[in-house]
Amino acid sequence: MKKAFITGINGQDGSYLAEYLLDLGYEVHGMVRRNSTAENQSARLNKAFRAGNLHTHYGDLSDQGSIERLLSEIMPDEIYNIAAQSHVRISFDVPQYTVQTNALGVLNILEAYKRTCPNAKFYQASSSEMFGLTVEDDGFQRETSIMNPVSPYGCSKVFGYNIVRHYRRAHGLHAVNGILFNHESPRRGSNFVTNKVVKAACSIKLGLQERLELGNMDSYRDWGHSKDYVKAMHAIINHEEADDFVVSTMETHSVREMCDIVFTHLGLDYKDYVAQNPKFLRPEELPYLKGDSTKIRKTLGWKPSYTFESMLHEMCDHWMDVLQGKVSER
Ligand code: NAP
Ligand code: F7E
Repeated sequence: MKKAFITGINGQDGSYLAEYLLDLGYEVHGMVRRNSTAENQSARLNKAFRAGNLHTHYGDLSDQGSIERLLSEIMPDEIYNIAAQSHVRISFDVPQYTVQTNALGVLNILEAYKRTCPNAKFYQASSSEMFGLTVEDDGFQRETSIMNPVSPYGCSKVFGYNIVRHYRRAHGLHAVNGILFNHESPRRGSNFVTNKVVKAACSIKLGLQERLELGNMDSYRDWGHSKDYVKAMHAIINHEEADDFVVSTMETHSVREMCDIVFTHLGLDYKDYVAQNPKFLRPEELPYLKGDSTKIRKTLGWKPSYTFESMLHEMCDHWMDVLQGKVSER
C-alpha cells in the first residue's frame, strides 16, 4: 500500500486529492494547522475521514522541524506540497507572511525531504499566476513562457517553482511542478471570485441579499474544476521522468461572462444586481490567462471532464442547498 503525505490537506485541493488517493487505495497522511475553532482544522475532510485510512498531524510549512519529524515518522512514497497562502489579493496585505509560507516554506519541506526520504516523489503546487503579464503571440501561456509575476503571491510561487527544479537537478530528486491555472469547486473559499459570485447570486435568488460588489470584471481567467486537477497532480508526480506540466482547460472567460452564466442559470440578469467597487481592485492586476495544456494531454493523457458551465452549475446547486439548510458540509 502506497503512503502519501499532503500539506494543505484541509484546503480545496488537498481535500479532493485526499479523497482521490484514498479511492486508489493509498494510506493518506495530512498536515493540518492548529485553529482556535478545532472543527475548522478539518472542515473539508469529513468525506475523506469516512473513507478511512486518513491520518492528520499538526505541523506548519514555516516550522521545518515539524515537517522533518513527520516525514521521518511516516516515510511517504509521495509528498504533495499543496499548502500556501493562496489568495492573490490578500498577498498584497501580508506579503512577508505569503513569502514565508509559499517560498521559504517550499525550501523547508524540500530540505526535510532531501534529508529524510530522498527516494520519495515530490509534487509542488505551482501556479499560472507566475506568468503574470506574459502572453504568447497565439494568446496562451505554456511551460516555456517567461515568468513575469504581478503580485507578492506570484513572486513567491516563482521562487517555489525554481527551487524545486534546482533540487531536482542538483540532488537528483524526483521533484516536479504542476503549473495549474485557476480551478474551482463547491469547496472553493468564498472570497475567490467564482464562489463569491455564486454564493451572492444564490442569496439574491432566495431574497437574502440585494446586490453584489466586485472588483475588475474585465479580467480573464482559464477556470477548471479542482476534482479534475487533483487527478493531474497524481499523474504528474507518477510520470517516470520528473518534469513540469501546465494544467488548464485551454479556454478563457471574463469575470463578467462568468457572472452572466451564474445569474442566468438562476433566472436572473446580473446587470440588475452587480456593481463595481474600487475597494476590490488590486494594486497590480493580472488581466488575462489562458493555458496551453497540450503537453500533459499528449504525454499523460489527462483532460478535464467538467466544462466551465457544468462547474458553475454544480457550484450554484451546492449553494442553493446550503442556503436552504439542505446540506451543511462541503
Ligand atoms: P486553499 O483552499 O487556500 O488551501 C490552502 C491550504 O494550505 C489550507 O489547508 C491551509 O490551511 C494550508 N496552509 C496555509 N498556510 C499554511 C502553512 N503556513 N503551513 C501549513 N499549511 C498551510 O488553496 P487551494 O485552492 O486548495 O490551492 C492549493 C494549492 O495550489 C496552493 O498552493 C495554491 O497556491 C495553489 N494553486 C491554486 C490554484 C487554484 O486556482 N485553486 C491555482 C494554482 C495554484 P488551513 O486549512 O488551516 O487554512
Ligand atoms: O480572482 C477578479 C480578480 O481571487 C480572479 C488563486 O487560486 O488562481 C487564483 O488567483 C479574478 C482576478 O483568483 C473580484 O481581480 C473581480 O482578476 O478568484 P480570484 P486569482 O487571483 O486568479 C491562481 C491561479 C492561484 O494560484 C491562486 O492561488 O477575478 N475579481 N472582482 C475579483 N476577485 C476576487 N477575489 N474578489 C472580487 O470581488
